[in-house]
Amino acid sequence: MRTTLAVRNIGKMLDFYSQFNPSPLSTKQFIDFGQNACERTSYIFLRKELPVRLANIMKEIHLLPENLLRMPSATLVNQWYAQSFKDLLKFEQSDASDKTLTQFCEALVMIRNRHSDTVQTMAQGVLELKESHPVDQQTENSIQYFLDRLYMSRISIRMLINQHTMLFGTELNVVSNSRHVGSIDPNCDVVGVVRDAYENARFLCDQYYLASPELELHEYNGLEANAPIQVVYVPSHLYHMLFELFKNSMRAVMEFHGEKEKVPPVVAHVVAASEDVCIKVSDRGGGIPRSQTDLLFNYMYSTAPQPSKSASPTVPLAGYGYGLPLSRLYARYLQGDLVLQSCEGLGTDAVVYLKALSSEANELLPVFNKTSSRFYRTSIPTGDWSNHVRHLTTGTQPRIRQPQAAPSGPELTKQSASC
Ligand code: P4A
Repeated sequence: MRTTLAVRNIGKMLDFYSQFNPSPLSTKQFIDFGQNACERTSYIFLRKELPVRLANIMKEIHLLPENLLRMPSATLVNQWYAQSFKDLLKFEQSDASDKTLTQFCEALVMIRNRHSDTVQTMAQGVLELKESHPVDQQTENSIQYFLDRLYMSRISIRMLINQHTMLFGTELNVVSNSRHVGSIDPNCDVVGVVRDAYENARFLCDQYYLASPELELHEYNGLEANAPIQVVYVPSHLYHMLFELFKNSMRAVMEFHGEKEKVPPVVAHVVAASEDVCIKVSDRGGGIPRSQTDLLFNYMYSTAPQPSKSASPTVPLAGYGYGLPLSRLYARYLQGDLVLQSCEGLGTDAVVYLKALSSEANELLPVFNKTSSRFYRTSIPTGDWSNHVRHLTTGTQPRIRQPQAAPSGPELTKQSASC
């Protein structure tokens, strides 16, 4: 790398800002802030908080295996971060004049656009690495650890940018006359989002398989019988997770029962209780072996070249490879989770957990410190139990097929029979 004055300076500023821990906000704080705070307050908070969050993840980018960092796509992502960090530092000393506030909004929009292809570009970087170097277990662990943290950081930074620009920017706000506070719906109708995600997944399923499983929906409000189940949440995040789960379930069901007259329904339970709101999506798609459920969340494993557009028809239900790991990050971002439990031979249950209380839905943010940096240098212990089976090892273990590189119809049917 060139060591111009600018680069050395940015290094110093990175050291400075990465010493601060990011400040996680709860959805309750986002709502309070959005309803009471002024643009100036938001500006003063973000001009420090955004560089802190950027610096914390940029420090980790620099610890990535060198082989990966040298890949053109990874280098590009690294450059985007450096540019955005610099863009924000321009506001360090600025007063909060109207002109500055306008420029700040413009800078945020620019940054959001610059990073819109981060996920795809990093996936390309991982692919470039896989195709040019053998990847050992240690490297694979580091990449899994890093990508979870990079994408979580990205979700959180986009959240902050969206809140500021939607509340104070001049962008046309499509939901400005609704109850939304920025991107948060204080009364997000969970069952509504479930139906919406199901319908859109079903549309894709019908297109590809010419049939689709029905939805059987059950709703239990354990707090107030028969009242609609609502959470304070970002509806687009919830939709993203449920759309992914419905696509997976439909694909499994159609491949397992595809030849039959009638296929079993996908069953969704939406349950509200004091601590959690749970959404369980159950299918009878034949399931997957227990040893292979973790692979569905593995970035290295999920990274495969897109089947060439001309050679095979597009596979709309195949998702884009990172569907499940990203969905789990969306759930964990606000202290929830996404868990898969499969019964091989029968089907899969997927549960999305959301915090019922907005005061407990705090952002979960990666922090750069001694613990996180050690992860990139030392291997986690892997051999201290007898009969240790390293399922994530490349090549030596039986693997399920690459999820997004789905082959054409007949092969899918054959392979799913072995699930
Ligand atoms: N059985 N069960 C699932 C899958 C199979 C499954 C599956 C073959 C595997 C890969 C895939 C989609 C489905 C399910 C529900 C889930 C996840 C996996 O939420 O029935 O590629 C994306």
